[in-house]
Amino acid sequence: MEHKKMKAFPSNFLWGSASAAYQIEGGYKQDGKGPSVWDVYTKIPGTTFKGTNGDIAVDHYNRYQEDVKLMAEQGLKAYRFSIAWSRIFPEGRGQVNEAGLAFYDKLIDTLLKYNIEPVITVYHWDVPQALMDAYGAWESREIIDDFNHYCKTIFKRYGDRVKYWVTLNEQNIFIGLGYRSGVHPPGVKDLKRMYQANHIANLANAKAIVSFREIVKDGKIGPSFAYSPVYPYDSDPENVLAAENAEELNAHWWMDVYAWGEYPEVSWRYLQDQGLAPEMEAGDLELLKQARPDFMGLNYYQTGTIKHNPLDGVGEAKMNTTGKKGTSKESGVPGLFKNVQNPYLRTTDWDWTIDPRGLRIALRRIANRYRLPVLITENGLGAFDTLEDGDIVNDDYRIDFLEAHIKEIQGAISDGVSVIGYCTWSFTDLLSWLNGYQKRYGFVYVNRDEEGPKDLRRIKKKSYYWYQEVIKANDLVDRTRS
Ligand code: BGP
Repeated sequence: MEHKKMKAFPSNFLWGSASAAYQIEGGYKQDGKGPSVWDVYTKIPGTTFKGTNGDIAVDHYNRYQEDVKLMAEQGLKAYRFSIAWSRIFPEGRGQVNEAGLAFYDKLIDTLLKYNIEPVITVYHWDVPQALMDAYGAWESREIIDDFNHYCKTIFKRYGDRVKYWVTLNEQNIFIGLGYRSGVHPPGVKDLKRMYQANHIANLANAKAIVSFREIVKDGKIGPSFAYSPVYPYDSDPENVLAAENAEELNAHWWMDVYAWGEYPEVSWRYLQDQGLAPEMEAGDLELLKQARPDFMGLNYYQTGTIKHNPLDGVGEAKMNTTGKKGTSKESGVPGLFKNVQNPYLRTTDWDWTIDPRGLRIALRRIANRYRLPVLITENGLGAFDTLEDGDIVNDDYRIDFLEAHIKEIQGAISDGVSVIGYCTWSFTDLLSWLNGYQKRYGFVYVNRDEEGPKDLRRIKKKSYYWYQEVIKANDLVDRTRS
């Protein structure tokens, strides 16, 4: 759609930024925290880029006051962060750790002091290792009650002050990378186990939402989904059908369940035929149907382009975790689809397509299909940044990227989509799970690298000041004048 005049951003639009506990906090053993699966997994040789881990990360646990001050100075309206489950319950269940609860009290209160809306992610991938050891974490239905108990504990503790909550961050990613490609914990490659663990995660998500309704009556809650909309490579119906396969199996498989409590029909039959459909128990569907979220959280980074993939075609391929452009390979699901390069799109150094218009398409597809408002819970550019003399980082490429995406958000709003806010990934630089510290996303540069934490100095990048202007204007700013 083209509009003669774009609609303005709503006056209460949440201009925000995001992070996740394991990627920023450090303090991995501090104040009684128990180990999470990531604490253990990153110590296994060969799992992460140059063996990096979050033991220290960017030491936000000890520097949160400085970080929040930087957010306040930028004018941030919202800050999305996650709670580390094993700070609250070091063993995943049982004894609660008051020191862990107190840390997030302090963080929340500091944010509120500066009028920054806290947005809490309940789970950003760091399941307590104790639960992995006890029953295989997401592979056992036991986790549903343990997760619910953890959620109820934090809803009760923080629900008076925190009104925006995200349940599971990118269930499609932590389950897919954990059990399909086996590059995230628990490092398994087994599709049957993958679909079963995913179903259990759906139930846990639903039960937590049901509990939330009882405890935080005036709050809003939703999952955040990593949605990469796909396009057919061309108008060849073979490729169009393949793109439909991808959309159904990679996106509807999750979002239909969140929004409607139902799995999509064709994908369900396909997985049943393959012997991969999850096992349902009495009451499962009823629970899923009770848990319609208030919004769909959208983590948007890129789109995919799809071609037909024969039964003997390509499967999983290695990801680019080094930043050497062009090192990722074609991947797909034999008999369904494969991902190919899009001739119209540039890519990042990690081979992710750069596609601002894809964000508008994502927003529209979600709004149309699910009739839910959208909170953009992540969007950003992972890039190599250079720290210049005098503590300067000229990240114009990041400004270009974010500006182009914000334009498309405004386009979607003008098209009629309800968008609650925009959380960039990320506020400070942080640990990129498999890609070390060199893949930077922040408005604030953190002086550390793969070799060590250096002095962990915080340095405002050019993009920090640019976003400050955008927030102040509640609109994009004319960069030719700055
Ligand atoms: C999302 C995660 C984030 C973050 C981001 C960037 O999938 O929710 O935690 O890491 O992607 O990804 P990466 O760090 O792999 O570049």
